Amino acid sequence: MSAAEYLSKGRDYIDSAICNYMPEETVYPVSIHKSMIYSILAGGKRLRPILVIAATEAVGGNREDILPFAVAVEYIHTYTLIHDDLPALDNDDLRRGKPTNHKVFGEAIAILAGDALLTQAFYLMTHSGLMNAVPPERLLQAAHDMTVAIGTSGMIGGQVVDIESEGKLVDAKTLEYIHVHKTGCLIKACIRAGAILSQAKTEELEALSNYGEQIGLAFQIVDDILDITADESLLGKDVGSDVDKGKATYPALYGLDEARKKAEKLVEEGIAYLEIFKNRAEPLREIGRFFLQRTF
Ligand code: GRG
Repeated sequence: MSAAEYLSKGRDYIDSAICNYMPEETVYPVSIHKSMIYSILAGGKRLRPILVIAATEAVGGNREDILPFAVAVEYIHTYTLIHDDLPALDNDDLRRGKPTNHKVFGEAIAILAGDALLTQAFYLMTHSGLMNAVPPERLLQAAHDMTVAIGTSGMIGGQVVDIESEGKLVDAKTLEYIHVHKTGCLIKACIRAGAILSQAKTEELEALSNYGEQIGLAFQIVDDILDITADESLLGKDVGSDVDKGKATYPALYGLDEARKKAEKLVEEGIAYLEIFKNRAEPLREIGRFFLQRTF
């Protein structure tokens, strides 16, 4: 199966699961459910849940068993996008090709919709379906790991340094900290979650963690590049906003060519860690290559 096919089938699979787990938008109080559904169903590549599934399958697990966890990571990701777009943070107007959540529902509901998606993610990470399929110590380990990855020593930490670095010249170490933490930690945690939930052996978990670390950083470097080079209608969000905000980015520090080379090297090194999985890791290899080739 080609990368495009794997990703498109994966997206359809996750999209239908999202609908199953989300409260109807007619449920009281209607405004919050409408706002959550608006952003979660606005599109999106569903890369993070697909990574959970691909890691599960690389270690011989079954995607049905871990589905609520895979959906949970998309809820977490969507919460970060809603909050990241707020006037107090990036103040963006466009996301996934649509007006941002606060533009449609107002800031108060947008903040609450992000909070609710994060809360709902924890509901899903402790879903009864998972409890029946996964040993409790594994479920606890995956949920704990995810919590660390999205907290102040992970994603939130990266976001804080990102904001505090706006308009400043940052050194390479700070830039790497921002990208690894604000974006890489969640990506790596998705891959680790799939492996942990599906009883990965120690050496398998270590290999997948290394792969996740490399491709997580590469993903954000490519995101920086796309902010300069992409077609806005394809990207689905404002292009050029990093430059406008004086954000710390790889192209700003190294130039476009060098930034691309760094991303390519990271993906190549990441894929090399997958050797032990033989053919079962082919989707993970393809996803790594897609991270470099993507135009949106
Ligand atoms: C708690 C106030 C508050 C804010 C949280 C933590 C945070 C804000 C934001 C996280 C940082 C962030 C949004 C990083 C960007 C990551 C990124 C490149 C997102 C785009 O991911 P894609 O391309 O998007 O996978 P789709 O739309 O395809 O899902």
